[in-house]
Amino acid sequence: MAEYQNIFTQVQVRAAPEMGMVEQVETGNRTSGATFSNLAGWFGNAQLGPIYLGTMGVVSLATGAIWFMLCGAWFWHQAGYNPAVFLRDLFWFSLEPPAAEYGLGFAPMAEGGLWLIASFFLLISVLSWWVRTYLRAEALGMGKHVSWAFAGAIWLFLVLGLIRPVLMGSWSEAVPYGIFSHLDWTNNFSLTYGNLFYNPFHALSIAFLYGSALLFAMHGATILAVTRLGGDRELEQIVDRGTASERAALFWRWTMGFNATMEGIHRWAWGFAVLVTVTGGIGILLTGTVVDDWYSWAQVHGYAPLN
Ligand code: 07D
Ligand code: 07D
Repeated sequence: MAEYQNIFTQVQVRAAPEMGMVEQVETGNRTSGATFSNLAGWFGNAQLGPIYLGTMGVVSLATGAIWFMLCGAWFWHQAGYNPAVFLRDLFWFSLEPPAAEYGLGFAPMAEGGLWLIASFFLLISVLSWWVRTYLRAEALGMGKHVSWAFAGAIWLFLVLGLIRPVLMGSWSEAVPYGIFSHLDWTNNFSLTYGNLFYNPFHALSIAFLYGSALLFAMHGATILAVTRLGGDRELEQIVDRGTASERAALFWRWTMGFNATMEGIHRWAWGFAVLVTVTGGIGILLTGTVVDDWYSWAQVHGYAPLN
């Protein structure tokens, strides 16, 4: 008997593709075929498809593609329509929002107008993908945990590109579309508002970000460490003594005095991950609207030196 099958020795089943539930779910929007991939099987399920497209999927992919192509077309223009320059400078091109003088109004196409149009499509794309996560979960009779977690990320996305610029009265506050330009924006944001490290919500966001990585490492490692005992597969693990599950729990109670439960660990993971962007969005929303200089704010609140 093979004691342990890792990703490369795993037996990859090949039979007629499993087409998924058909009871009480609409099947018309699902593609009809499925294929198998050995490579995919090393990392997850070997079967690819069928995929559900549906109205929201089509809307999201189409508007997402329009946003992407508008950025690409602008970069192509910035490259002077020279393919070599396009490739060389790809990470340095940028589609910028309108300048401050346009406020929340429209701007000429080459001065932010295109950014506004592209942003509209990106907004539709991200929101319709959210609806898709909600509706697919509903169709499968699932909880909406994925949708609400994704909503946490969308909250930060909306604060960065829509809510805060509107509160500040100018699209120029929003993030440009470019690889390095969005990093420059991030750096500049911190410099403009007196060092974001003194924003307590940035600190919270970082703590949850690092916490998420730590929890993910602990959870992933724990489960991998008991797969040799079938811990990733067995149902009775949850109730029997001496099982892989119990050992996994005992490991943590022995090493640090506390163990999460098989259910609770996923609540820890969900909560930490969601709080990264929820606290982050609060921090960005307060910046420039309520607090103009985080360093001075920290001085007033007694955690930065008074010089
Ligand atoms: C691994 C899932 C796959 C997703 C990927 C991203 C695009 C953009 C660009 C058409 C973990 C696909 C990228 C579709 C194409 C154009 C112009 C998710 C995984 C692989 N950032 N950021 C990156 C975005 C912000 C910051 C990389 C998006 C804020 C820093 C990628 C947004 C601030 C660093 C990227 C966004 C900020 C990055 C890798 C939106 C503060 C890096 C992302 C919509 C939060 C890192 C060169 C990744 C890097 C990086 C995308 C917003 C800071 C291009 C889509 C404004 C400091 N960001 N970012 O793996 O290498 O995510 O940059 O809000 O160091 Mg960013
Ligand atoms: C951006 C959520 C929106 C994304 C969505 C995805 C597509 C693509 C395509 C799949 C990432 C849409 C996807 C359209 C689909 C395909 C192909 C999540 C996003 C909906 N910081 N910082 C954070 C650290 C500094 C600054 C958060 C560390 C400096 C600004 C995080 C350090 C300055 C902002 C964090 C550090 C600065 C942040 C981001 C260290 C720069 C933000 C969390 C060690 C000089 C953002 C409150 C996240 C925020 C943010 C970490 C330093 C600026 C915890 C570790 C001091 C302006 N920073 N930072 O999940 O929320 O982002 O701040 O120095 O806006 Mg910071």
